[in-house]
Amino acid sequence: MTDRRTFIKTSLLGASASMLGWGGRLRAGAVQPSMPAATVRVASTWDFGIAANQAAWRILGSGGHALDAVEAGARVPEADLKNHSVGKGGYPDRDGHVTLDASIMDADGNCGAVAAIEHIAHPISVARRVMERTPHVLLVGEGALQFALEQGFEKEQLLTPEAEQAWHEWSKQARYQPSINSEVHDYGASGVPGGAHNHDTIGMLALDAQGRLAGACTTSGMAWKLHGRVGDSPIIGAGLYVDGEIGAATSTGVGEEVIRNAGSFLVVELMRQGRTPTEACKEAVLRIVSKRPKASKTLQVGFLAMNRAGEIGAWAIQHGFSYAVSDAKKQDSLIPAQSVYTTSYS
Ligand code: SD4
Repeated sequence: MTDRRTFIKTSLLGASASMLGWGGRLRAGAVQPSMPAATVRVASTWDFGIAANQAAWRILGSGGHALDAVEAGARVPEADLKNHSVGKGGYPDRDGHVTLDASIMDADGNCGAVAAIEHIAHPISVARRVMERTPHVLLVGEGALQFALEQGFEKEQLLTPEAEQAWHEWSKQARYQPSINSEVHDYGASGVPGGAHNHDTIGMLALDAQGRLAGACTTSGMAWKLHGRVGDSPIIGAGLYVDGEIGAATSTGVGEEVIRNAGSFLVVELMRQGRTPTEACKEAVLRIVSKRPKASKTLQVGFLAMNRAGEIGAWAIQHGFSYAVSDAKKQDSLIPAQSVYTTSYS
């Protein structure tokens, strides 16, 4: 284990003088595992994370703030009408309402979230306003909408004709069964998913040039859920957690399982104990599986984590979870996560 001074020196090799502020914030007495110099980087869940990363990278690559980067990145799938699990165009709940969940958090523990908000296309930006302009962390439902309107957000119809059609189709049988991944991928020989889109929550983690971490998570949640159901994504510690001294984590999949295990907080705490991001995600996944061995055979949970050096890892219960990574060397790379089960369920 390197001592604190050696760690700071190592971490700052090749970095700008502005990073001194970052190293200087390390809490006295905290465990400081040895890490390489920090790398400016952004990572997001699923294949739509690529487009989101591009928007985030425009900010990170020009020296911008990680918090601005994750907000800008999360807004991309929120605005994509073909994406049926995030933002406008998301599939509605059982009663035909599109209700959205989102959260955002910075390295200093500042955070904001909205849950079950309707009629607002960019809940991630409302979450940021909750963080920056209220003394609260989480606003829900009508109150969240009222706050958004007061803040100047536009009231919109979020249920697109395509999503409405899908809801009518579902209503014929009205059978609620969360799917593992919205579409199952054939990763093929390259190990990289092909043209198919899978649709799920976007969780995004970023580290900027000043060593600041931030995270964002936004979703329309489980399609056909009970009206009023809130998933893990807007729950700080479940769908998202950031600790500037350690790292950040986010999740996708069946939110109830993530909430039951305080999933993202668990991943960050495991990194605090010295696990790599990959090891921490794997252990959190195994915790869920060990508590519910039978149910976990047919449900999906995936974690994505980044430590304060910019190292990234992920793990999932089921095959099919992928994450996108962008940094100065690599743009647009999509990486399949390792998983407990290697077969895909539909
Ligand atoms: C939720 N975790 O609402 C989100 C949705 C998701 O696969 O990721 N679905 O539970």
